[in-house]
Amino acid sequence: SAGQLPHIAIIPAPFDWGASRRGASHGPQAILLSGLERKLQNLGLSYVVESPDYLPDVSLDHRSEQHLRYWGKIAAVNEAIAQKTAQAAAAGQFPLLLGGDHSIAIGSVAGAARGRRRLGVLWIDAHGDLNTPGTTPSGNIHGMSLACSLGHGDSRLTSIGGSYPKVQADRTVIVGARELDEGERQLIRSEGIHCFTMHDIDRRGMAAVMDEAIAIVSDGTDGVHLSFDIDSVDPGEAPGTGTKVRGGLMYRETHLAMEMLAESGIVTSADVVEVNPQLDNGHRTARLAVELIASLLGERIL
Ligand code: 6HN
Ligand code: MN
Ligand code: MN
Ligand code: MN
Repeated sequence: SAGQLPHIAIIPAPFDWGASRRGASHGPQAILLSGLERKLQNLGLSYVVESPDYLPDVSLDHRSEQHLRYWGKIAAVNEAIAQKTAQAAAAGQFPLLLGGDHSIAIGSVAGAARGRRRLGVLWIDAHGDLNTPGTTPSGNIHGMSLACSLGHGDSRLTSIGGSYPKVQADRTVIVGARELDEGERQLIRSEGIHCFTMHDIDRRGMAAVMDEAIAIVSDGTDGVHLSFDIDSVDPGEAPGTGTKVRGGLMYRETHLAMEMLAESGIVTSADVVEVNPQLDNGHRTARLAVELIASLLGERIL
């Protein structure tokens, strides 16, 4: 349906002002240098690597507040990310965002939601990213991005890409959570957000959890955005990330989740975020990101 347009639009989002540590801005380059293009070529997929020039220069934007750190830079950058993502999706492409810290999902989800008003969201993360300025322990906006997409928090963020909630709680699923702040727990309960914690994965197994997650995000939706935070993976496999939490997804569990998503065929856009090469062990984490993207896009063992 895309004519001669490449099927996949790789959109780099080299930005890290949403996190407390710098370095995730080098994630896109590390992922590209770790063989992403070769993988896509081997899969027979057509793709384009977009230039990061679509992002505005925000080096002189110092608007910031204690509970909303660097909101000026984040708002400006995410308006551009939303625009770029919406443009690719409207052209029939699969937007694949390479972060960057997780604040870039404010823009990518908004962009994905522009043409899909019943978007499902699958948020694979050690965290909930469900804080607001009223609940945040850090002021870091990468811990607020999912709340934002659901319409919660400061209007300077929730209005990015349009002043309406981009997704609904009953179409939103978190997988892999193991460090939730109290305000996030309350929001999960009050809004009825589906949350499969590490406890659920331990008890039921990844296959059962993903079957249920896939059923929820595809029920009555017109597309699914996967927002994959590499810190969902156990730090032993993925050391190159800024907010590591022990007890994460194992290597095969994570691949299985991606393979099941590929089989389901439901995913219409995705982010891979929080790869920080400055904290990595060689390119271990960036290479893992490449492998996981390949599984998501259909690489099979047999
Ligand atoms: N991430 N819940 C913590 C906070 O500061 O709000 C950590 C957030 C981490 C965000 O990893 O995308
Ligand atoms: Mn996150
Ligand atoms: Mn996280
Ligand atoms: Mn915490």
